[in-house]
Amino acid sequence: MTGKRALITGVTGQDGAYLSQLLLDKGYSVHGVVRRSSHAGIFDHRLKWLGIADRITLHDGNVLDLSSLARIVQEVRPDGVYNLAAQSFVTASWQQPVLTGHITGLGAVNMLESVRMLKPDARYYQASSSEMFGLVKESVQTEATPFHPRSPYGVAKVYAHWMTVNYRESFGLHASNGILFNHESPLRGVEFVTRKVSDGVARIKLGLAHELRLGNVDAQRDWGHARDYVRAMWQMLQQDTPDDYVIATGRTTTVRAMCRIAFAHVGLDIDDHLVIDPALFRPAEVDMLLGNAAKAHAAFGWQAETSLEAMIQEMVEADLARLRTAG
Ligand code: GDR
Repeated sequence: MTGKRALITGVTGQDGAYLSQLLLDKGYSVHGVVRRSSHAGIFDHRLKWLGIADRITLHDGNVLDLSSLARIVQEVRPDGVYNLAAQSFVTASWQQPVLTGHITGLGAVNMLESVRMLKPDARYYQASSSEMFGLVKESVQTEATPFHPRSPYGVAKVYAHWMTVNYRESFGLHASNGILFNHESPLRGVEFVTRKVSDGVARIKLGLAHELRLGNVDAQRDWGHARDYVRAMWQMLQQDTPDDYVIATGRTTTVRAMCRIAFAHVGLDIDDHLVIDPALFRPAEVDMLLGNAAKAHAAFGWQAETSLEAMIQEMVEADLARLRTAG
């Protein structure tokens, strides 16, 4: 044990789970904020999947409730705070724009305020997003690329991003934004396209389904592995000076090509199973994302280590194993 304490919002999500594992390996005591509801219990299946659920201290709280965060910060006295909580599904943000603004935007301010008031020497990480670039102004996006968000989610993330910069400049907080491009894993929720594909392909392979329905398969994304990306979060907080960094692989791929990798892995032909469903298109789309992580590489040697092919294959294999066990 280093004696260091980390506090994570969104601890039960994909990134929260992988980050917890990384911090535990580094000797941190890891504390997470969890929402409880009367009927749902704790959604800690990802922490269980990684075998770390019993090594994390969970605290009841909610990023919508400043008083709960303040109480937890006072109790935990964290050295590092990672704000990963969000309403993070872009499609849902059109259906619930106000709630998305509250959780994804104002939630960050509640966390920043708690740190400023009660533990101002704690280092703060804000989960910013490539979705902020939106209607891209430059073919390769860096920290200097202007934002033009295309969804209520993206707009809320821009607000949280600038509030993080503002707390750094106004109060001298060690607060950094990680502008993470899409990052995936077997722990991704099935609402996101890579996991929808890996789950769908595994179902088709096992004879549980015949088709996979997707929306805009011409969209291009820069996809990396979440396990690589949480390492960058920790590294940002180890720098003497807080700053903002793009985290990306530097390779962009269409949804269709990503999907083809998944089908090919199990020996199926994409054209026999893929159905384009206009109902799944978004009101406004982010057509292409491609990040340049040179700044993070120069500052702390970060680079993506997992190829898209290796990651998609890992996800398909994990879904095959899960479905076989379930069956
Ligand atoms: P994204 O991820 O919106 O980029 O945000 P998502 O996987 O949802 O979509 C990626 C692209 O795939 C297209 N697409 C579909 N998407 C989904 N979910 N379902 C479909 O059936 C489908 N068909 C085509 C989308 O239109 C889009 O172009 C993710 C989230 O994790 C954010 O929280 C995060 O900030 C960013 O990545 C970086």
